[in-house]
Amino acid sequence: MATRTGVLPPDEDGYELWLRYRTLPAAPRRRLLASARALLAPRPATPMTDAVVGELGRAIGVLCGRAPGRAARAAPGTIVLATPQSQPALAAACGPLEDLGDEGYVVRTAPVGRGRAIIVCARHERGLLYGGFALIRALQLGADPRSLDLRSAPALSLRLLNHWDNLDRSVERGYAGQSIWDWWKLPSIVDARYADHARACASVGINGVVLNNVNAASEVLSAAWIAKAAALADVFRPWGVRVYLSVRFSAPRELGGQATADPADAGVQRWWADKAAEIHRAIPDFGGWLVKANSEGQPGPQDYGRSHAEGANTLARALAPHGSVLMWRAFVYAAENPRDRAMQAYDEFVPLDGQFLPNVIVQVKNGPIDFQPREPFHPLFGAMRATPLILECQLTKEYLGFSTHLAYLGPMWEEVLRSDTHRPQAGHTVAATLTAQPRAGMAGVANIGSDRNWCGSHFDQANWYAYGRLAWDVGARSRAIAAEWAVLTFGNDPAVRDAVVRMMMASREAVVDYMTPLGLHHLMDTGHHHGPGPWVSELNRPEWNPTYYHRADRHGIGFDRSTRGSGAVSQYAEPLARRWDDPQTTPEELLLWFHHLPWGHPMPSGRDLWHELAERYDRGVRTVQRLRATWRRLQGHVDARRHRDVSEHLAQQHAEARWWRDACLAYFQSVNGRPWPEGVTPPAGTLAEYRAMRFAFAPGRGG
Ligand code: BDP
Repeated sequence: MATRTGVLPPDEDGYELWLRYRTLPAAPRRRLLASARALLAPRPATPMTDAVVGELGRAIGVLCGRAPGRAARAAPGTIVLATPQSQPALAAACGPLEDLGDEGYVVRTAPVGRGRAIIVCARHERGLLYGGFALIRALQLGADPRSLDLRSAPALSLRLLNHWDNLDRSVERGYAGQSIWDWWKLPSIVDARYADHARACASVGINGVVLNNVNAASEVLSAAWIAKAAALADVFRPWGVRVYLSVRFSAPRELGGQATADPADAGVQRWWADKAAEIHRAIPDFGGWLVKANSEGQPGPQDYGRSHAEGANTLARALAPHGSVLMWRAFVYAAENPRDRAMQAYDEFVPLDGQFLPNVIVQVKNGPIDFQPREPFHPLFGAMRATPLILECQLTKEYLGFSTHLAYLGPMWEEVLRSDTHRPQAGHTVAATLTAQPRAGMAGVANIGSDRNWCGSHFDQANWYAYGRLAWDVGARSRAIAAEWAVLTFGNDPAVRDAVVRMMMASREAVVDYMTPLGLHHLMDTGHHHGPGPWVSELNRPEWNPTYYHRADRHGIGFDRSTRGSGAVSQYAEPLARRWDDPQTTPEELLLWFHHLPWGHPMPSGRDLWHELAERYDRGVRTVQRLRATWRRLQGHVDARRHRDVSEHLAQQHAEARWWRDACLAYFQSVNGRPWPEGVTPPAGTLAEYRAMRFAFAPGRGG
């Protein structure tokens, strides 16, 4: 890989994300110049058509060095934004549009007059918006404007970001600076960055943003905060992004002066209905509420002896007349409940299937514990067939190295979406359980903050990008998404692209290996969740202790969730339940999730379990070392500033990967008393040193 000109690309700070328009090389530039001389938009213009026309103008202006003019009619060499109303003949030439819904689009080069034009066609302006971004992306990726042929529509109607942002501007599990929402200055001072946030969301198909933390403050429903949310909604609207709020179940009491928050109380019901009406007056297209109830100390209907369905329905009834939705989280587990934590959400919610009002959507994390580097898919997918579900993923890497470690999460979400639930029959994947419902979706816990590069590191931007692309197309491949992102972010040198994709595709598995290999989970240190803490055993709630999850002792390691243990395996359909009940047929990557096995258990590699575990930890560290070497070779091919940023992050990741390996293996060896496995690097420090480490003021603790 030689630097072609010997001239380093200019420094970049990452602010532009993947919307980083750069002039194309000469030949494609000439082709685009000839194909995009002018733009024609439907009339009358709306804020949304203005947004897409503006974006196309900016992008094409840079890509080919000349901004397109405005066309008066469809002519050769123009880009026509067409709806069946504005351009019936051109729209007809784009094939049937009915199945595209309001958000789908067609982008194709079609004969117009004596030449050809680029037609972006959709039934609704929202489709034009997404089609416009698809066109820009295709051109950035090198598509020939003379032969475009794209057609796409999202299978999920809700494609949301969940910001865990507090009203004091701290961000729970946020590793990219303060909250991007400058609440104090809103609504009168509206940072230009909000529009860039919305543009970025729109460019990957994200159509809603929950503004605040699921551990919600009641005040977000005060008149002052509704006005702030309304100001953001005004900025987001032209970009097709609706605003949602997380609400606190006890708000009627805390904010509304009610004597109770009992959902069966008439006064409480009236309060929620009035609040919904007040919000919709300020934000006519308000999306709805998200609720974390009776979970980790949050108030909820069970405080009043009511079920999750009764609680959810009370709030949903308040929103229904306005057409908005109530998203109710299934992330529940109770300290008083001796059942395996992994089983509690299923226990609680499956019996309620069919009891929720039509505008309730139950929001389920990808796995049954909590966004761990690897979990099996959540057994609620496929088991709640009468209730629309939202798949909740975590973009912010609370458990995968904050924003310091390179971990591309596309493969993890792809793995979940493609998991076969076998409910009601084989082939019914998690993605299929979602798309079977008209009003289902995905929610991604945002990794965005006020850092100049948005996400705390350049590579973390890929997780925002990939999340949006997968929520739009649940069947997309994470490798292809990585390749797109690599070109959009680092330019179209194929050697750079391929190296970056290789790094990305290896990265998540590396984290699994050096943190929690072979199905281990929840080994991180307490509270801030930074670094290893497999020895932690003294916290009040049993299921907050890593020792609860790994159960390592002199004889063996792993959580027995088989039918001989907690029985969690039975929450899955056959043949999964049978397959995962037997260590011989359980995939290695989930082995210690479902089984407690002796340290001497023979593994497929021929090693025993202890040796295999150590080897996996070591392999994770070696992969990070390889990522560093690959990145080093890109010096001179990526601008110096971003190259240095990424190098520093990788060096830190390498050190922390070694720390994870060394601390975990030192601890497990202290428990099992076995000899150090041959060929595996011995720990650099002592267990006592690792145990003594403290991290005051680690980020992400929230308010
Ligand atoms: C856990 C986080 C905690 C969140 C919780 C949730 O540690 O900060 O509030 O998930 O999703 O992973 O509600």
